[in-house]
Parts: sequence; C-alpha cells; structure tokens
Amino acid sequence: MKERIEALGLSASQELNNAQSLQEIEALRVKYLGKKGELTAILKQMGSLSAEERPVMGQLANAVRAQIEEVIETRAKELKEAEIEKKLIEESIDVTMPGTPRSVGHKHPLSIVLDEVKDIFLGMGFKISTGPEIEWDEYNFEALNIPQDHPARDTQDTFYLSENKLLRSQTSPVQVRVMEQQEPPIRIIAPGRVYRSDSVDATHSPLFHQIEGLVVDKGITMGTLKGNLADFAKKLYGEDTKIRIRPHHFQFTEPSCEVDVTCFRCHGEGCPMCKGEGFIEILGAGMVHPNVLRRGGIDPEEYSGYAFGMGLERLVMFRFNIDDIRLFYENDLRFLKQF
Ligand code: 2NM
Repeated sequence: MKERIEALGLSASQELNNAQSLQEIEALRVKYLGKKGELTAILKQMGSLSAEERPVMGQLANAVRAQIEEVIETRAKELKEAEIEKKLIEESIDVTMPGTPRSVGHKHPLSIVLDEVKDIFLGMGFKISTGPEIEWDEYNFEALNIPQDHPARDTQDTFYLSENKLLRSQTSPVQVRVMEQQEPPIRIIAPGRVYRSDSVDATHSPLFHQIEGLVVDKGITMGTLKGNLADFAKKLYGEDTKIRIRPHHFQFTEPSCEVDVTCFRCHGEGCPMCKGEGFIEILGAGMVHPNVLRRGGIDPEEYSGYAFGMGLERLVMFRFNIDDIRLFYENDLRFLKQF
C-alpha cells in the first residue's frame, strides 16, 4: 500500500505540472482527491490493515494529499498569472499612436439662417408654431380668402392628394389654425416646408421653405408692421440696414406690400448683387384681411393684425451669394462644407 500511495503522489504531481488549463487541474483534482478518486479508493482499504500499520499509512496518505493540494495550488496560480500576462500583452494599447479622427458635421446653410431668424423673432416676443405639410384645401386657400376658381390659385398651384387634400403651398394654414385655437394677443412665426407645382431651375424648386409671421392684437397698424420688420432687418443684416416698402397685392392681406432691405453688399449704392437698385426684396406682408380674421374666429372690429411671409432659400442665397437653389438639396459636401 505504501508503494501505491507514493506512486499515486508522484503521478499526480507529474500530471498536474503538465496541465495547461484550470479546467484540466480541476479534472485532476477530482481524479485523485474526489469522493470517487484514487486516493480515496486506497483509504477505503485501510480496514484490512493491522493496527500498527494503519496510523502509518494514514499519515502517509494525508501527507500525499497535502502534497497534491499544494501542487494544485501552485500550478493553478502559475496558469492564472500566465493568462493575465497573455491578456495584458494582447489587450495593450499604444497610447502614443495617433487617434482615429471623426469628422464632425455642422448646420446646413438653410438651418444656419433659419436659426438666426428664429432667434431674432424669439427675442422680439414671438413664439414658433408648426403644422401639417398635408393640408385641407379649406386651410390652404379658402380660409385665406382664396376661393375655388380664383385666379390667385394659379400662382400657388400645388400638388393634390385628393380633391380637397394637398401639400401646403405656404405656411399660412398654420396661422389659421393658431387663430382658431388661440385668443389674441397672437405673436407667432411659422417656419416650414412648402410645395409648389413649379419646374426646377436655378431659382425654383417644387419644395422650399417659408417663414411666415402673424401678429394679432388691439391697435396693430401698418406702423407696427413697419417698425417690427425694420427691427428684424437690422438684427439680420446689421444696424445700418434700412427697409423700403412698396405696395403689392395678396388675397389674405389688405393693404399689402413688399418689403426690401438695403443691399448689404453696397449698402444702397447699387451693385451687381442688387442689379443697381440698392435694395433687395426679402418679404411680402400686409394687414390681415378682415375675412381671414373672421374665418379664424377673431372679430375684425375689435382686433387687427399684420402678417408677413418670406422664402428662406431666397434669403440664404443672397446672404451667401449662392446662385442656384438646387445646391441646397443635392447634399454635395463640397458645397455644404463652405458654410
Ligand atoms: C405672405 C405675405 C403676406 C400671410 C398672411 C397670413 C394669415 F394667415 F394671417 F392670413 N399668414 N401669412 C402673408 C401675408 C404671407 O407671404 C408672402
């Protein structure tokens, strides 16, 4: 029995030292020291030994068990350290290597100017309102004093989804919705996408953006309109900017006008940019027509209002000297990166 125990200790040590993984070590521990293990099997035969031999063999068996346990511990520690070492080498990062640059995007030129315009009006006490791009004929035309078969519909021809549903040709329907839902005082701008059945060329696109404004309160006059829009022009183009107001016609306003600003290139002298005029047209405006106020649930005897509308693309094209509207929608980085 002595030889068997000693041989067992020897082979266990040998196998353990050759083990290449913690799983292998665990398997060897079960093989030698487990309940059905080899050492246990030998100890079970102790009963057949003499009283003098039994304590001697018991001691030897315990010593061998302790020796095997020690080898297990040492080898397991070695393997764990080797594994950590390997991980450290594999996962090490050279912090002196150059980093991977990530290009950062920036605002589209339309968004740059839109955000400026929004900021200016927010600073003047306006709120921003939005509404659906698919509108009822009622909101896009009828409520704005443009009845069926009126010639004004020709200049705002749009895309129809059905007899009475269409893509809005202006953001005015948003203003109608606000008038319906809110009592004066109203002071809003309505920026957003609008649609017209136009052929694409350097200055036309079937999809473009408008910023419209509406102010309704007691005692609003053409003077309020002039003062507010002059302030807006100064904030957008600089304090020395002047506005010029010319009579015009819109169905939804009476009286109506077009508003020009002094050319920000020549400051009114006349240059190729303003075609020698000294002024550039930036928006249309007027006093909201009594029919439109009434349709919005507002009594024109008690309240009055002014409204205006401008094309965002036109504004941006003048600002950055862009000569083709199509550039805004092509997403060509060579163009976009310039702003
Ligand atoms: C323009 C020009 C003049 C306008 C009118 C209204 C509303 F809803 F109050 F009637 N919203 N926007 C308006 C007035 C728009 O765009 C050139």
